[in-house]
Amino acid sequence: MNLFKRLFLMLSASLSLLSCNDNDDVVDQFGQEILITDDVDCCSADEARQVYEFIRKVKEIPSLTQDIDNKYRLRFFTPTGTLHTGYNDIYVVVTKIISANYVKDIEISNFTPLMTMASGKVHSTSTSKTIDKFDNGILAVRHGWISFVMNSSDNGSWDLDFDIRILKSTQHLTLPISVDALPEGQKWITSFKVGEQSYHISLVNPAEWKVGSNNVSAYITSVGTDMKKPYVVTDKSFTVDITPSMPDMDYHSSPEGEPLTADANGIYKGVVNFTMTGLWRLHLTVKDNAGNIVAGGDENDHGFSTLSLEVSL
Ligand SMILES: [Cu+2]
Repeated sequence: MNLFKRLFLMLSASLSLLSCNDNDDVVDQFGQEILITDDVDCCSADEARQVYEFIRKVKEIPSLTQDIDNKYRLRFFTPTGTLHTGYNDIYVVVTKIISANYVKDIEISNFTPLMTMASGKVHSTSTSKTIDKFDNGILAVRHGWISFVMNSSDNGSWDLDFDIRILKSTQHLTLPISVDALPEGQKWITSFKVGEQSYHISLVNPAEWKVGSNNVSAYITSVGTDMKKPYVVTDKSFTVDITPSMPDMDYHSSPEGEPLTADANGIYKGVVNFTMTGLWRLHLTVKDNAGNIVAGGDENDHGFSTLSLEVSL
């Protein structure tokens, strides 16, 4: 019995939440035994359990898993294990291959999704400024988000470009990714212009919405002069009125919404109310701080703004 094994057995009681096989070994969700050692770079038993409990609720994107220096394994997770147009939460962990334990001292920087169009044009998309620690206090998990403007197709392909530091060693990686189209009736990102400046508005949580009153979270990002740089959250503040309509039901609307306004963290919050299931178009009117309409707010044949998003319940 080697030292790792002995330490592991001593600590296995505190890892009782992890699933055990016949040999009482602690196995992670990838089928590998997690060894808890006195390695200061890795998690303690308690920390490892927190990470394990967190990432078992999300799904890995298998094509993005990378071994680094034959020593570390980089893993990406999203709620569905895939990427799609519109907003995606992204979680990153690094494990030490020899122990399957999670490494705490990692840093991801210059995180840039890039699309190379068939025409040769290269552009980025809306994304969080950083992939970083987040408010749940789990030290070995990093969080960020990407909202894709387009899906992968014959018209163009996506890569994820970033630097990753693991302990003292930094590498630059460019990993191909596949971005799925959302189904018909789901449009969770759109763009608008104020003067010469282009913006994108992305719904964060439409997958959660149900009939009744829903809290809406959204980001508004600005496209920089260099389209190859990430489109980050704008410091301009807007108010966005949302008017729902049902195109399949004589364009009736739904009352009791509240406009989107930015909170202290730059996340837009509002309320949308749906009276029934089906396809809903969300017509947007963007106003500046003085209440002037700066985008949308025109009238289509049914009297609604042509700037719109779609959700299907
Ligand atoms: Cu594109």
